[in-house]
Amino acid sequence: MPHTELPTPSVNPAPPTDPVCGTCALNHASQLLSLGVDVSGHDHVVALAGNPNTGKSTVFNALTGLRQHVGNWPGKTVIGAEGGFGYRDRRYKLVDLPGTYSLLSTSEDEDVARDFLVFGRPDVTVVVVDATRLQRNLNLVLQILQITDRVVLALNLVDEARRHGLSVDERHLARELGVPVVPMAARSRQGVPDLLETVERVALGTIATRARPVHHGDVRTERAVSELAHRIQREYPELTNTRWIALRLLEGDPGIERAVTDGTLGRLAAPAASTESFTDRSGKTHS
Ligand SMILES: Nc1nc2c(ncn2[C@@H]2O[C@H](COP(=O)(O)OP(=O)(O)OP(=O)(O)O)[C@@H](O)[C@H]2O)c(=O)[nH]1
Ligand SMILES: [Mg+2]
Repeated sequence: MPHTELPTPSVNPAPPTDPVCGTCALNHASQLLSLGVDVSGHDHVVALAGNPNTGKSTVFNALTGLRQHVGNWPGKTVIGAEGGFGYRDRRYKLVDLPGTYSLLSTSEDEDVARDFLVFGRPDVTVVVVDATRLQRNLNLVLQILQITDRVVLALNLVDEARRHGLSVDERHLARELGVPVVPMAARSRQGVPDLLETVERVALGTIATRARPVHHGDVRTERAVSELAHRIQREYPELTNTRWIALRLLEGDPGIERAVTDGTLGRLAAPAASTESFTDRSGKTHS
């Protein structure tokens, strides 16, 4: 598997400002403090997930001040890079995940993203989508919403969409998905203030997100899923996502079966799990 080193911190003395309103008193981004590789003492963990080439690393760099590899081809980020930022009086650890089309896939790079979302249990998952390819991107969004509803949808590349004469009704989208949607053009830092504000509110629980559960029309499948999810819940009362885990087990998903047999699932269910370190299958440890 390809190997990348931890990114080098860039010098970032002044907090970045919003290009549209650099001196505005209400400029939330002015309260951003890019911490580079310093993730010590973080209050919350935020994951950046999404299809390849949607601008995740661009968002990562804008918040942390780091220089994760950015380029116009898919698959640049191969392991999750970590960096820190502060916003108001809280510190955040941000994890830039490899792009993935699906959480059901078994390719190794995609497992890094999936393992982190399922077993790393970030406090907030920012799903970065390409506004010019929304339909294709929504597949992953819906899958992530089955795992967690602590999601912010970063509707990126709205500048490109505009150039193509496309506009997205973000309020409608937010209503349909049950999670907040933040329009962005991350390359020019547009939307960063709103993203920070929204991530904070989801992390603190002051925005109530409510993802719609996906139900499978077939009654027998539904019954099997509920029954298995119920048993998993009884065994591991602390575990969230039991429905998703049940579905994967019924499908014979090897990664989830392994998590059951090697005890990962049990460790996750322990009350202290969220403070434990977690090693993904690429061997990288996240704490
Ligand atoms: N026009 C425009 N381009 C953007 C924007 N955000 C990112 N890009 C460009 O999109 C390309 C992909 O950005 P990355 O940040 O590398 O995307 P990624 O999601 O990290 O990609 P992978 O790591 O390969 O999954 C780069 O050429 C960026 O400069 C934006 O808001 N507008
Ligand atoms: Mg990337």
